[in-house]
Amino acid sequence: NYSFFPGSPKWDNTKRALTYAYVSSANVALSMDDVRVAVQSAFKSWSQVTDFTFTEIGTESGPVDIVVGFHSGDHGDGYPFDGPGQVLAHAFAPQDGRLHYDAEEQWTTSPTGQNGGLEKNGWFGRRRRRPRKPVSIDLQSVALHEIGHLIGLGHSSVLGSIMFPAYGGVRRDLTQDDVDGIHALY
Ligand code: TQI
Ligand code: CA
Ligand code: ZN
Ligand code: ZN
Repeated sequence: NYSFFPGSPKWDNTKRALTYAYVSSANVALSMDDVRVAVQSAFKSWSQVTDFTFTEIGTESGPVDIVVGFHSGDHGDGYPFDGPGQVLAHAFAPQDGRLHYDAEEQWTTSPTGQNGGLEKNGWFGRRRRRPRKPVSIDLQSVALHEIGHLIGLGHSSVLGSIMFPAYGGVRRDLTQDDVDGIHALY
């Protein structure tokens, strides 16, 4: 089932219109426009099942609630990234708002074929040749998971849920367990 962080931290009841901005310390091959579209879609999925709205603003227009960015190696928050593979991204519990992507991963916003593709079963299906490392990782799927953390969800034991702690290939839709979890918190 779904879970929360210890003590169930959540965003204040007065904070439902959240703003976000991009601040990166590393570059990736993707265009920022593609990144924006993918991350925005992930935010939209969560806003459709909650009272939250997520609006991108520029950092110069004042304080933002959520800061999204790409970083590599030690980037100053005590949780250094580890190069290609393993840790893909991390996000902090409410009301911190930091969402960091490991810039050294093979990110994609339009996965095709292989385990990067949109096939139904992803890594959980009956695959004969299970790759050790994904060829490319779907930015939107990871964003959906990390935004779950940002708004207060821990990991779920439900296989196939967005908050299940294993990258299962492309998964861009919240499952009932994810929705139940966020509804139990807010
Ligand atoms: N990053 C871990 C994660 O997001 C970091 C992490 C571990 C974490 N424990 C946490 C973050 C507790 C917040 C709270 O789970 S990851 C997946 C998944 C990762 C993993 O790079 O391992 C996804 C990032 F679910 F596939 F395993 C995104 Cl979708
Ligand atoms: Ca990594
Ligand atoms: Zn970080
Ligand atoms: Zn997680």
